[in-house]
Amino acid sequence: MSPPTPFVPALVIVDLQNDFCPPNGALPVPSGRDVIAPINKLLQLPFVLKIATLDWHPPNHISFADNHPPGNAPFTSETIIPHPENPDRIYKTTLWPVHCVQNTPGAELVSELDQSLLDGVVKKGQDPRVEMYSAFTDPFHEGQQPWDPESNSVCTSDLARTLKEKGVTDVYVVGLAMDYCVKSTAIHAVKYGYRTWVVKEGTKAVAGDDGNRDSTREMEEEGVKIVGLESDEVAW
Ligand code: VGL
Ligand code: ZN
Repeated sequence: MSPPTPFVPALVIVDLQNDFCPPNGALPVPSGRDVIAPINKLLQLPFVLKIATLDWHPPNHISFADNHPPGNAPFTSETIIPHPENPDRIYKTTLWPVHCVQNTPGAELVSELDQSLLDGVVKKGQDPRVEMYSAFTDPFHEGQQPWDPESNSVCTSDLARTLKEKGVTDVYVVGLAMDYCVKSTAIHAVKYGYRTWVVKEGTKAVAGDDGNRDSTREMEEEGVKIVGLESDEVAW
């Protein structure tokens, strides 16, 4: 298949940080390190923009089980996130082990990633009051236009504006974890009008194979295309 025109592709590498990788990460994704080599291969392709995102939490982040009363356990407990201005909008979210705390080694990109090929880094999850899986915006800002400088804050990243400035048409999403931040970022990319692709060798789910399968289905239902590294759509 020949590439669609216009075709201005960007690569978004989600949260490829030490804490999401075995064996020593605080919140390791099974086989998480397997995505690194395919992603380094993708970095060799002529994307107009190559961005890495960082989960970048303050120590008091709401998603850490340790910041909740005893009895709350990572992976199984949930918490309620109230919207600061609208009490009718409440979000339930999973609690996690402490991970990706700002300026700690666990929050650094994995050293094997070919970082010299990146054009930029986007930080997410900096507001302690709310979970932010999507690299575009958190739930408090859902419905706003994240490329609008007026709506920019710690909870809307620069990602949307950066993609717009470069005239990007296609967003290729890879990284960790497939069932959380990759999925949310890819679904938002569709919502903001991008043809959106997830390269399957470049992503893995926290929930292992079940998570890979379920998130593939969910993303496809939302209009994300899942492709393989060797498919025409990637090796254009
Ligand atoms: C993520 C859980 C908590 C992710 C981030 O990057 O997918 N998952 N924080
Ligand atoms: Zn996180």
